[in-house]
Amino acid sequence: MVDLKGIAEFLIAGNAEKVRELVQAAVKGKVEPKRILDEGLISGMEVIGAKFKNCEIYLPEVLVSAEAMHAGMEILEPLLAKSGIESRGVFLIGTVKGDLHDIGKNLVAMMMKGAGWKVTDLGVDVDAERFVKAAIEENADVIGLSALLTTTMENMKTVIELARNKGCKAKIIVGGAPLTQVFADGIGADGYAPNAGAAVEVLNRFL
Ligand code: B1M
Repeated sequence: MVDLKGIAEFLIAGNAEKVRELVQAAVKGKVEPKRILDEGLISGMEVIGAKFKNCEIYLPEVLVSAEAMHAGMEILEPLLAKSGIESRGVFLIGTVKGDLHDIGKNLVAMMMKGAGWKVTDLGVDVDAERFVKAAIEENADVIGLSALLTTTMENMKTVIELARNKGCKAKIIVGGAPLTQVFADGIGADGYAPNAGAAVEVLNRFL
């Protein structure tokens, strides 16, 4: 049976098994992969993003829902690639040089995938050269920089300056616990998000 609303509901409930089952059923039922993505997975993840932003749910719930999202995406990704559906854009993300914290960064990456962006995750301890080289090679629309340490957040400025000097046109969004909007403005970032849900909103505003 085709039940796109059910996919969203089970995703919100963090039930990966049921999400996988219903996505498979929808594919068998010849529902377009893009519709399953939009009306099932993304619609559910949007609810999670909004609840997380409003502090109605906490990190463990988000991670469980993100797992459920992945379960559905595993089935859809090859079909979407085959049908040539365009993503919203290319989003490159990493934790800046000297910083090994990756939980928040991974969360932002997952939410972005859920929101329909093609995500490349460069990992942790990424220096400015690597960020900018990858952004140019992948023709990234947005670069996301994460930092959790007051000592490493300064490294974001180096990435922004190098990107501008190299003529990289990607917009740059920054985030991480010690950051503020004032800091982001001061280093010349195009956007700042205090959490993963807000990061999706900022990126979608760039479109
Ligand atoms: Co570290 N650590 N840590 N640590 N660690 C902090 C950040 C700290 C605040 C703890 C403390 O002292 N109270 C402190 C920083 C102090 C400071 O700079 N002001 C600290 C320190 C000092 C250190 C070490 C230096 C400790 C040492 O070795 N002496 C060391 C540094 C290592 C290094 O990076 N070079 C270190 C190491 C570690 C562990 C490896 C043990 C581990 C990291 C494991 C991992 O990430 N795989 C760790 C952890 C877990 C933490 C705390 C406890 C939790 C961080 C976390 O994952 N939060 C943290 C204390 C705390 O925050 N309570 C702490 C959950 C996560 C979902 O939130 O990452 O904030 P967060 O992400 C949020 C937002 O910030 C935002 O969205 C996310 C989701 O809503 N966000 C973005 C993040 N990136 C974004 C990017 C965006 C947009 C939004 O756009 C691109």
